[in-house]
Amino acid sequence: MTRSKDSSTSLRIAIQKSGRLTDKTVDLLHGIGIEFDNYKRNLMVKTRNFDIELLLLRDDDIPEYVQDGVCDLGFVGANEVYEKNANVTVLRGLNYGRCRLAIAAPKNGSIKQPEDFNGKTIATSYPFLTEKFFSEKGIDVNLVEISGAVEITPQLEVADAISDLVSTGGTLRANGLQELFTILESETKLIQTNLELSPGKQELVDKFLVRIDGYQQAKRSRYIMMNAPKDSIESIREIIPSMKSPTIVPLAETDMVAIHTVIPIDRFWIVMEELKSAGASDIVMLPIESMIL
Ligand code: PRT
Ligand code: ZN
Repeated sequence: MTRSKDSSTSLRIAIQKSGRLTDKTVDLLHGIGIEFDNYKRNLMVKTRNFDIELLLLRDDDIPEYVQDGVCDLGFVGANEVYEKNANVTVLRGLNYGRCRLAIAAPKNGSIKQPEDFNGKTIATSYPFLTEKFFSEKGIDVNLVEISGAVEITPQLEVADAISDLVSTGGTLRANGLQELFTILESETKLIQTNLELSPGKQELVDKFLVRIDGYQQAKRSRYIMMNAPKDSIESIREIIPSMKSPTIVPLAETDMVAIHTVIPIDRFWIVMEELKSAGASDIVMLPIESMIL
């Protein structure tokens, strides 16, 4: 289909108005150089330095707004994208808002295996994904759709078990529930409408993605500087999984050099220890704002 909603040339992006995803999404947008304010008071915000407008919505509504082309892009949890079965393209996983949609039942009850759920009642705000999970296993369950405080329903005898989002598991424990199975691992996704965008908008989306990739790569990396004796350069080069070759600068002290490079954050402590044993000293690590490879 080539229907286009391009009456406006601004790229319209949906973000959660107020909730768990809002601060991190706003940080990300500011982090990639998009300037705006007053997003707490308005439903639509024009950005100052890009042809982008932000629409501030409830997270439940974002997949449909993007699917229908009211917004071109959206930031929303995978749980909402897949629950709404939205016809959109997932462009990126964004590594925040992590949680899982899980099935839980009373800790001291008799429901433990999938088969134990036959004929049981499950309370959930995710009827589509929950129904799909059980029907794929050939298990017949009754669903009660609840929009909040799902964890309390077994105590109220409204349901035998629940299907709900979990992150730390603290809420389940506080309600005497035990997590049994995971239906979906979720994180925030950047989604795009499947309706065709004008070339101008598509170009903006491409630029936006380069910035997001740079921002995410920067978050996963650290700039590292150290001093080392010249004769340990080779062993240090072997330790550093550098992007390209590290920068090596001679120091006034003739047998010493300064080495600068970028390393992945998950290897930082291992690399530090190895560098120290290879003779490096004065090791300094700095966060990186953004990087374009
Ligand atoms: O008003 P609006 O509809 O926009 O917001 P909302 O109230 O529906 O959603 P919100 O802001 O609570 O969550 C937005 C998104 O954050 C969700 O759609 C998920 O993608 C993501 N997310 C990440 C979570 C959690 N972690 C989470 N823990 N959403 C909800 N929870 C709930 C969980 O169900 C439990 O009740 O938080 C409670 C605490 O969890 P535990 O396991 O840490 O105890
Ligand atoms: Zn919601």
